Amino acid sequence: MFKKILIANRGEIALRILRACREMGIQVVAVHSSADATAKHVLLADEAVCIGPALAKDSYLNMPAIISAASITGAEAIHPGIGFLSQNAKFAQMVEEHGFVFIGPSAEHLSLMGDKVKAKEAAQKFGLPIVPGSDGAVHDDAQAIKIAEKIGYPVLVKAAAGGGGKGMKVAHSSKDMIMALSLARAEAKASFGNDTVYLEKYLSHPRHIEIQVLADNHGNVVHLGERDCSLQRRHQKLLEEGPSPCLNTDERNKLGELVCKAMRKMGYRSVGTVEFLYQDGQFYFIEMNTRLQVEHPVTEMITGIDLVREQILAAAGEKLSFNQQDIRFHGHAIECRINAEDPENFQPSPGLVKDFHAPGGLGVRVDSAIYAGYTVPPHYDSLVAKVIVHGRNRQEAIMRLRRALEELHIGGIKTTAALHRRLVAAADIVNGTYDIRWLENFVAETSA
Ligand code: MV4
Repeated sequence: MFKKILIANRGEIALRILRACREMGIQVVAVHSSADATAKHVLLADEAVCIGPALAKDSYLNMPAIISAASITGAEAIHPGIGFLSQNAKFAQMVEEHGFVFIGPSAEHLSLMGDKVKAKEAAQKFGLPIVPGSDGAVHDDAQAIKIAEKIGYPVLVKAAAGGGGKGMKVAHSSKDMIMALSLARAEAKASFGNDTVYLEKYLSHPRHIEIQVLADNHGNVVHLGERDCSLQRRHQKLLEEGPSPCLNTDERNKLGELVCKAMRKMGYRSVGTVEFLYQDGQFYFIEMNTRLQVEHPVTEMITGIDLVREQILAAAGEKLSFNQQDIRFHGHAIECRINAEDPENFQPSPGLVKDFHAPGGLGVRVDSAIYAGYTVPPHYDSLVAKVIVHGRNRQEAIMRLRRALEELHIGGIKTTAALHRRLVAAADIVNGTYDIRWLENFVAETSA
């Protein structure tokens, strides 16, 4: 096992990884920007190295600085966390070339899944259901219109380098197509420097269901059930839950098995999430996330499995210590992402945290790196706390979540906690009858 790991990240996820390392007896090196010298993961780490100024491109995205920090401190492995360099194939390759272990999948799988056209082709090849669409990229407008007519409108134009919904445009007719293609291409070019696009049948009211997988370096793969992440605003998730209120055991097992088979054929290793849209009883693969995810605690709460620990064990070459039959799903878990934002208009609200009182008690987990006296810097993502609850069933989890959100107090900055309190009182949330469109309507109707 590794003796020392460098965590190339910040905030609550750096702390989450540090906690797993501590329990495994592994020393932790924190790296940080000059804006994060007093961050909790830095204060708690065994060693800390400042890798650059506040702007992420000069620090958390600064590959040579991170590699140098690993060399100087004698770390054996680098955990990239979430965001930043976590899905960067070039970084994974550089880490390995310098003799460190990248705690994640291979550089090949990072780049395969980073290209949405290639990812979709791979998914289909490995037996996953995909959304009907163009076979790969579309190159000219005439060809696109021909394919769109075959698929049937409405059609969605998507960017091959996409993510976060950028470069996505709906077309309702061939007249729309010309405009959708040029808008999608322009947006993709500006965001990713790559204007390759492809087409899919547009699903009007799907749910977002993702399957958590865990794989070792020896061909063993298990799935840890699904999370329902349909509650998003502008492609930012606000609340995630597992199991999904819309799936039955049979659907879960079938999809889980299918995903495991695909991962085995692919030779995938480490943790990963395979994302599907679910509409009218059908699943459609859309993307795969080749990293740990923000919402991983939902899965940890219902399975009792520490995903970060398993990810580190797998990276060290250990065999999975359990198989699919050993995994039991218990009860229900829900996560609320609390952001340092104005709950009315979602404007960032960084600044001094005057008070922080985290809820506690049975079935309540709070993953957060803030503390009273801490200043949330303006340079990064606005997530400040994740409130995760577990109950024996969904009803109990919701009651517990309401109680936990009432207890939560973050003073000095604006947070989205108030929005979450309104959310968990809504009938459609209580009933589990929501899809990916639901939240934007809720926000529009209940604010202003
Ligand atoms: C779709 C779709 C409808 N039809 N694909 C959004 C970003 C990317 N991850 C995939 N996305 C979507 N793909 C087809 N064929 C609707 C979305 C989508 C969405 C998906 C999941 C969660 C929230 C969403 C919000 C808007 C659009």
